[in-house]
Amino acid sequence: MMLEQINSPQDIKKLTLKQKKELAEEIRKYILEIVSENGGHLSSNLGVVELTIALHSIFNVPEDKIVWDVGHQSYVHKIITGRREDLKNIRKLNGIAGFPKTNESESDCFNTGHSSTSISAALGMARARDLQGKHNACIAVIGDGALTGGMALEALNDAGFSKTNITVILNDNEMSISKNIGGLNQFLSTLRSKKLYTRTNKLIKKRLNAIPGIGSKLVKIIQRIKRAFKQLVVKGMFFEDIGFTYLGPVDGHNIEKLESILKVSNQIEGPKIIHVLTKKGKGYQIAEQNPDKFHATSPFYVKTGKLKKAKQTDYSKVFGNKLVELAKNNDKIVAVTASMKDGTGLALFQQKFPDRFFDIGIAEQHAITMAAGMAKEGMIPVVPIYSSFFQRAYDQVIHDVAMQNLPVIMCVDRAGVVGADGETHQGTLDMAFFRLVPNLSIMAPKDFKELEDMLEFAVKLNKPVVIRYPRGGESSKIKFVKHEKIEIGKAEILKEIVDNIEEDKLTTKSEQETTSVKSKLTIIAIGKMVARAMSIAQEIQENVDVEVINARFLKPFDDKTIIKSINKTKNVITIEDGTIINGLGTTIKELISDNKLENINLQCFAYPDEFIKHGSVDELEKIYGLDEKSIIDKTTAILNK
Ligand SMILES: Cc1ncc(C[n+]2csc(CCOP(=O)(O)OP(=O)(O)O)c2C)c(N)n1
Repeated sequence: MMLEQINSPQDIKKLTLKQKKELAEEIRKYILEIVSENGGHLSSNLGVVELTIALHSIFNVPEDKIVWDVGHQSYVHKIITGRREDLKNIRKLNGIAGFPKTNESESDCFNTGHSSTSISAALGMARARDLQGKHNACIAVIGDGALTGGMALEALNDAGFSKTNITVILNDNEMSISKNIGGLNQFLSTLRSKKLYTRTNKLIKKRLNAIPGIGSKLVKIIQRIKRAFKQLVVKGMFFEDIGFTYLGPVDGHNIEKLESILKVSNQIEGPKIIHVLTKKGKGYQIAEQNPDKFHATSPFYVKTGKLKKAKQTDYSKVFGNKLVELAKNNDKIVAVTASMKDGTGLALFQQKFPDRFFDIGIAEQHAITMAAGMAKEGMIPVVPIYSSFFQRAYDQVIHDVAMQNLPVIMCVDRAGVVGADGETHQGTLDMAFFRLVPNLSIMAPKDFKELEDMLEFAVKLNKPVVIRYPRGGESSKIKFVKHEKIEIGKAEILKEIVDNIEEDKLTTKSEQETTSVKSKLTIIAIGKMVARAMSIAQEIQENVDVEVINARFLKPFDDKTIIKSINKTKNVITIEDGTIINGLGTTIKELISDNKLENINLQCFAYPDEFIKHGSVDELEKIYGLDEKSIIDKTTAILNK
């Protein structure tokens, strides 16, 4: 086995071309084995095996810097840079991360996770290098999907003009998560068909034979030939026109050609872009045929490609189905996605209303402002974006939507802790940053039905609104059977103490009992944590009189209902799946202080002010004291004091 001998990039450099080809196949098999067990990003990693081997053959990390855009395709790089065995625990609690992490290895020169950052980071490193008189290479490896992001285009604009030595490897597999879209993609497709590199390369070789050695003469010749070809073959060569030397396209599964183009690029000064053509899912036929399904996957059987655990209905699906239902009767409703139609549940909407569906590329900022434009002219745009990717569009939410009070419905999918994708993907900050924004209404449903009700309510609201919901499904333990009508800024009392008689508003699993000596407690929760609150109340109700309030709205907040309850019980806990700063707990603290409520015991359960690493959601909830048992233990201790 070749793979067992690879402990560092130095080991790659010793291999013959034939051995590298064998290694590529072994790496593919190894990644397939692990991802089918652990889940993770498959197609993109299978697509960059040869490219990564070639990069490590020519460059020397950590001196040379390779920034992996998004970073989901860095498994091969991790294997080669000393983490072969660690890969078995990738994305698991205490295992290595699914994305590059500077604190995991010196070979990971920059953390990534969100798309389109690599060119900016590599350019920054290149400028720092130049200022310090160093000579290392700075390389950004970016996909054609990530190239649709505004940041990437901003960086190209700057880098092209800068004349700085930087190499952009454009890994073009014609796919984002699903089929890539947009004008740039069309432009790339004209380049793909040009076979430019092969022809230039032949000429380079011919000239090379005539000249001894590789030196400045060669560089000049390459550049002259390229210029000639540019005129000859590609009209309006965007990359060259903005200051890059364009090399390619090159077959991204041919190690020999890749190495040779990388060597050529090393001889050329200034910003270079190497156009590499790869196949997403390469080598595993099932993924080649369904690259989107295997972009990020849960564990599956290698033989059939079938998931080991059948997919349950989740919030995204419920959202997508309800939106289709609402859109049937309202032709103003349009849906916008930033390259995430499957993840956010919009695939059905696209099928049913192709004219009212807009995939705008990995461009969350543009998605929100474009939606604001549509809202301004009378449409009702619904824009589902994952919580952590919403961070990108914060100014657009403030400046373009909220300030103009436009009715854009912003659905925050994957809100709260998401698990194995780790710190770049955890959605714990959205309540905190959205709460600051005037004019926004912020809601979170306790279950699927409430999500449907909130969406229906939002469509009629005619104001900017945020609805946040988690990854996955609703609670399997608590089933809510009653759903009060949604009213703006109104909480829902799920369990109430009336004249010392607990009235359980659940019709199932209810048990009513009173004792005058019992202490009283208000539990206020929001979103998915409402089910946990209810379950906790059922656990402790023998010893404690409990009121459970489903906040429903973080903003506007139902001060009246909650003050009444707090005054009744004097003991309050809040439970939320967001950061401790500026969420539900903070809202209650402010409420207590602003209204001068006295002698109140308050305990807030939320994620701490830190970035939450990878692990399963259950494991992370336990670590941060948000699981049912930890909350009960802490609450009981407080009540017994
Ligand atoms: C800001 C942001 N939005 C969305 C995503 C989700 N996402 C992860 S990978 C990906 C597609 C990337 O496509 P491409 O860059 O072509 O890489 P490929 O997977 O095809 O190799 C998307 C949309 C993200 N990581 N960051």
